[in-house]
Amino acid sequence: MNTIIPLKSAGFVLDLNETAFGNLRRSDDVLVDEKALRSRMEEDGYLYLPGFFSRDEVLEVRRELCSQLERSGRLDPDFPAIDAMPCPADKTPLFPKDAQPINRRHPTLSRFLFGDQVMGFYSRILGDVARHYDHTWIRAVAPGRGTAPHCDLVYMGRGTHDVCTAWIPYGDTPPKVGGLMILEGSHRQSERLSNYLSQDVDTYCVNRPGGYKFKSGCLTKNPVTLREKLGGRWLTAEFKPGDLLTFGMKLVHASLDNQSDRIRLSTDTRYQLAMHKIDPRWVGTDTEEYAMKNRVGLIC
Ligand SMILES: O=C(O)CCC(=O)C(=O)O
Ligand SMILES: [Fe+2]
Repeated sequence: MNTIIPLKSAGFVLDLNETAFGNLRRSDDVLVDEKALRSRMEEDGYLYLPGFFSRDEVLEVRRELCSQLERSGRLDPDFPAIDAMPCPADKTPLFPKDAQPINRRHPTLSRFLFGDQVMGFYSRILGDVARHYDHTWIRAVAPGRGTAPHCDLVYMGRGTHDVCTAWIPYGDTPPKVGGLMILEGSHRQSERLSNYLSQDVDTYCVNRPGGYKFKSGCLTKNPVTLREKLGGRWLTAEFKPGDLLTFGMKLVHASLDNQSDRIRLSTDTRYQLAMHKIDPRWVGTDTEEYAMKNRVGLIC
């Protein structure tokens, strides 16, 4: 991948040497072939499907997200909302900055994320009827740092571990804008990561002084030394509206820092077999309050 600027993640400059960094493997060529999709998923730990969605449909969701950001005073009023330019500190927002944040359950979003196309796809690759978590993680990431390396299991491991994340960008997301990257082959490193993978971020020790300590769930703050230790390359892509990246709970991933001038918009949502146990934190109408209600005290 040719990049003009040095790429960073969590504030660290990445090694862009071809042994350390590269492109995600595309699987759009086998989209109609479930067997091939499943074996790619097993082999690579992810499926990268450029053009899975229609561009227009994705841009319609972008419009809705941008108009909500605009209404909550987060956008620069001198630019069209669709550009998602963050409101600079020295400009008075047209709306109070603490106004309602993005509605993660907005029907435009739910229709898109949980409609027939997506549910049909996951039913096909999982081999039976799929269901989704009710919680949608919305990322409206202003210029600055992205997400530190982690596996999703530590946030959502109280049901089946056979869960797929769908990461979807709503706009052109080249590396400079801070797209997702995955650590090649890391889904095969579960033994080595067993200590980390057995964590649950919503647990605390009842027998230790200091009470509840917030756990971030990140595996490390440093994606550069992590890669040197675990091997593989950090893989990413020039994401476009319409792309879908899906991966399992034990794949190490992170995002690039946003070195552009606009907000990076994406969602992540989760899908699993309907017949399997589901993590109760992420179903129902009140998932936003899950942390307080579902924290578990442990003797440790
Ligand atoms: O978009 C990001 O920065 C992180 C997304 C993520 O961790 C996920 O999709 O599981
Ligand atoms: Fe994640």
